[in-house]
Amino acid sequence: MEHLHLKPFPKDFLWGASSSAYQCEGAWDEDGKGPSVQDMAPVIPGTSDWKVTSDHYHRFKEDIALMAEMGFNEFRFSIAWPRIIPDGDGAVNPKGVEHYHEVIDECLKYGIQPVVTLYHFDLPYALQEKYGGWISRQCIDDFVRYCEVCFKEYGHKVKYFLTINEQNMMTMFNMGGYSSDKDRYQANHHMLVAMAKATSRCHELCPAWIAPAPNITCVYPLTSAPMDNLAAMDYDQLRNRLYLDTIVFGKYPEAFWVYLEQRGCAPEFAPGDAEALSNAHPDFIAFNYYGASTVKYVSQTEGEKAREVLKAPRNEANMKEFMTGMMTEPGLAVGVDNPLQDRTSYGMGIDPVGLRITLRQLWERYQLPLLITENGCGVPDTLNEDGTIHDDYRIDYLRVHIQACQEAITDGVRLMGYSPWSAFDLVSTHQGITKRYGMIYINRDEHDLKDLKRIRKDSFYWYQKCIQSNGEDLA
Ligand code: IFM
Repeated sequence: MEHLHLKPFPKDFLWGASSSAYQCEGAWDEDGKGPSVQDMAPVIPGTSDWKVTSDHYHRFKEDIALMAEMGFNEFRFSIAWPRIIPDGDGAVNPKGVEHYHEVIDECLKYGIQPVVTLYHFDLPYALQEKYGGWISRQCIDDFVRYCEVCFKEYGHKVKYFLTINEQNMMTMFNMGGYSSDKDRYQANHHMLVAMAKATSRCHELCPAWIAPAPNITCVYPLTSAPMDNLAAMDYDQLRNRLYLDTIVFGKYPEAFWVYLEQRGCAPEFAPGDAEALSNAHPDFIAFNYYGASTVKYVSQTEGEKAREVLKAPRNEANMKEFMTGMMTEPGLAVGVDNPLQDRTSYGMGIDPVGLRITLRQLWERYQLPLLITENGCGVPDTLNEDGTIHDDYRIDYLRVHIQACQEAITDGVRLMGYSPWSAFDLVSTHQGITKRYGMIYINRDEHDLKDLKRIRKDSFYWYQKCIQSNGEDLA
């Protein structure tokens, strides 16, 4: 629908940006921190490792001062579990605890609300070694214990916690490396229960609000064929509702549960799991959005054939087929390219209308306030000789997505804030630091750390103007 007038952004709208510990902190083994699964994973050839990244651990004061200069009233970052409890289930590391007190206090000094993710892909490696990570039910209790430490330490100064970042991506892309779908969905179930229990403990221990933080998007059918429409609806259950219905309504989406049962991969519920899911009540929904998904129907037989490739290791020659295999759910849907969607040079979709649709769907379905915790344009930037970085592509990207937020607010959506990825450049999960998202440039390459100087990009000044005008000046 076209609105004739747009509502202004609310006066208390949260304007900021996001990061995650292992992608920006560096100091991977300093001050008692234990290794995480990210630290121990093989480095993708040609890209940086996680040892220094943006060196934010040592330079957080400078970084937060720059965010304050941009006008932020919000900063989303994550706490590294292995910094707080180095081996995941043993003694608490006082230096790790102190570090995040300092980061939080530094934010509050400038009136910046910390939005704290408790888990962003960096499981303590010791737990992976000890019992295989999330496939063990023990991981639920260990996660909840770690969260309790955070709620008790920080819950009286942090207003917003997020439980698990992009659990749906971890499950869909099998980041835990499980050898069967049964195990993949069992590990996913443990994370859902852990998230639910942490949500309830947060409410018992502190006044903060707490939310899940999956990567959510609306799903388009590739054609108007009825089976493609059904595929889009089913894929929405697999990609989105499995992670949000469970935490908000306390139950798995029904059709998807039947899909899992018929394929022998429905997870086992232990006594107390159902109660944990239905007792948890998140206060809002945080979500990451990078572009809509498009799908078409695929039969069981065709889908199984497409997944055969996943039995071989991924390599340059099978990359395209491999990705299609990953995007295939036999008898349900396969993810496909949308010929009508714009893309960045790294192939990520640019779809602000999809953001508006996603916001509408989430609000209409769950009636909880929404916070966008990621959205952004990851591309290489050029540092010119005069020290400037003209990232007009990033400005264009942010502009259209902020406009989509305003459209959605006018539609009636209760949107709390916009926190794109990322405040400053950090090492991307798969494509190193060359794929830059920040509004602040970090002067380093994949392997040459240079001086790690912080340099304001054009998008820094643009976002500063946007925030100063509370989203009115997007020129
Ligand atoms: O870098 C990641 C982040 O860790 C999770 N969301 C997507 C980002 C960009 O790829």
